Amino acid sequence: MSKTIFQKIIDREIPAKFLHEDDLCIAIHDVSPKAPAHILVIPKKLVPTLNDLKPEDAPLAGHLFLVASKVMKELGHTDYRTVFNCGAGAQQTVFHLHLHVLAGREFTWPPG
Ligand code: D5M
Repeated sequence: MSKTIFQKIIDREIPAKFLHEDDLCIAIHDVSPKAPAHILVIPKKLVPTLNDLKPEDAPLAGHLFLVASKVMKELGHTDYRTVFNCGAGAQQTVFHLHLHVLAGREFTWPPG
């Protein structure tokens, strides 16, 4: 199976703007931002979609949210939106789990 674009970023084969890295995940700026601040928190473990998370991944899943919160604090944002697109029908395009975190503009509800 060929590597996803996020695996290539994790492996430093292609560049990205890193905000955070630890043993479990990275956080980078999205290359096509949908808000003034748009970051992606990406587990190093290849989990294609939220549907593929296993019970043993619970600490990893929680960690992604803690990193999202830490990075947003560092960027000075208290109000932001978190999104997992799960599956092509929900506009997921990269099949390596990632948490979108968007900030810096007004958001509407329900989302489009
Ligand atoms: O979101 C996939 C997201 O990944 C989308 O917002 C663009 C972003 N993306 C794609 N390639 C890159 C690179 N090379 N760097 C940073 N961000 C990237 P999805 O929910 O799968 O539609």
